[in-house]
Amino acid sequence: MPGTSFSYDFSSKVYTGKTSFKTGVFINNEFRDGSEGTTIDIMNPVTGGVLTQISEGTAQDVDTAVQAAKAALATTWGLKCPGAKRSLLMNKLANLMEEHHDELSALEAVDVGKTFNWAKNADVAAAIATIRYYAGWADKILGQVIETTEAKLAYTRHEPIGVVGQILPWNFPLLIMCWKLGPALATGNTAVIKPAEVAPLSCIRMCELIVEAGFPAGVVNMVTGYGHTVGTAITAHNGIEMVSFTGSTFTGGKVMENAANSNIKDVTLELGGKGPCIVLEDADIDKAANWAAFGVFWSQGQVCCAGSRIFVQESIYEKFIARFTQVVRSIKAGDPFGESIWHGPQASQQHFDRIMGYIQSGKDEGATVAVGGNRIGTEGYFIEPTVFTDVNPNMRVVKEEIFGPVAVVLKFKDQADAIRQGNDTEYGLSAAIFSENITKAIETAHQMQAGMTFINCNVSPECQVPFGGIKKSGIGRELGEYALRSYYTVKAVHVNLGLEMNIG
Ligand code: TXE
Repeated sequence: MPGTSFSYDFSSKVYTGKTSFKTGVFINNEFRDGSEGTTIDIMNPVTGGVLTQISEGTAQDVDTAVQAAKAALATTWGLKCPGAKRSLLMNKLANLMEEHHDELSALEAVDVGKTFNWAKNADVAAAIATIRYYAGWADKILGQVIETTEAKLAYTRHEPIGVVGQILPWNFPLLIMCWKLGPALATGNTAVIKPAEVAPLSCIRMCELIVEAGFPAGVVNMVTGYGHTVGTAITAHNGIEMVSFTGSTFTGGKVMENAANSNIKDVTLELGGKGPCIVLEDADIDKAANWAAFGVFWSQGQVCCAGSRIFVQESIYEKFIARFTQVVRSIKAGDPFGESIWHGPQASQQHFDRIMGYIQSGKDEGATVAVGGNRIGTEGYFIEPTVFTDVNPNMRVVKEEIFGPVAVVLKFKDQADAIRQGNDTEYGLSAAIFSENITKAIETAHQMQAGMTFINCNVSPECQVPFGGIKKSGIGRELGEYALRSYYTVKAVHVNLGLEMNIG
């Protein structure tokens, strides 16, 4: 058993339960210390103090995990386990997550700084739905029978890729773990997962539920640790056939490089974004202002598909800004467990510093601070929801992903101008369009260079609908039927039904 563990009594208004679990490296359904016995401090974003410790995994632990995952693939999982059984186990896991819904939500709140209510109603609810959705797919992974000639039967099998690596970010730890694990398990792969060192607790707790659900040893393994050690070891390991990564565009590049330089493993990358949120003059201003605020400030702005560049048609600019700033000023910040709190702290000191640096750069470059612009209090990582106006496209706050509670608002003349400005970014993850004229809204949506476009809503992924980006926002799709494609390999089988071969 590992030396590290986490016990916490959540004596708060909205949740009063307790939690207690081991926080080691998880291999073969058991927790253990990392091979070097070292630990990583996990910080409390509300206070900036140490919350607990987790075991620090190593490259050696990754190798041990890969061996366990390979063994499971050869004996109890993959082609050895019928889809219907995988489905059953996944549904059991979803049931257990439901039983522990509040506890998992509280872990996201205490570790990431998310408000408990949002963690419960959005993150964890969607994580459960995702596992259930892919449980439904597990016995429907179908190949094809392909017509060639009368003398041949040709068909395809959609076989598991093998051991897959899954590297998680800290902004939606449990949800993104389920986005990756769901399709991987449904298609019969085994996994070596690395949660982010900033916020791994809900993911580690999930490992206990995986054991309780009855998954065979080695099917899911988790090596906690740093990106430059454990992450690198996963991307470079020759026994891992595919890596699914969510994180920064910079690190995504390194993942690709290692994948190419090792065994040419496949990669899916879900990277950054700087989404445009376009408000056309015929939008319902009140609804658009609320959705625009949600799109950039939800989850403290730490959302890859955030609509952080808000474009407003000149004719309604003043009206929109008045309503939008009013909505932003009404956002209640404070302890994530507070009943009516909407806005918690950022996830880490490093990230807090980065965002404050961006806010300073906006001020230095001459943008107007219409709302916010400061840290909140003196303790923890709280930042005011901030709105910049009078910005221009060359400012860092307009060009770069801030990944925090910072919106920039720009004007446009007409639909064509909105499309041009909205697409003027190296990213291509998501866009949002607001208009009561549905034809115009759809026309605009079709011209956005983005993997996803929301019309009259914002940042609302669904587990049945593909999620992912183009340009520097990534490769491949998560969620929906499309995500399954990343997790199976297609084997063609040719069966001779009577063609003779006579040589000599
Ligand atoms: O990301 P990293 P960071 C963006 C966002 C944020 C910025 C930096 O703009 O401000 O990235 O965040 C692991 N090989 N997003 O530094 O480094 C790391 O341990 C393999 C957007 O946290 O990409 C963690 O598990 N793995 C994003 C994961 O990669 C490595 C979510 C993400 O960390 C590694 C997060 C390496 N060399 C940040 N180095 C989104 N798309 O939602 C680190 N990691």
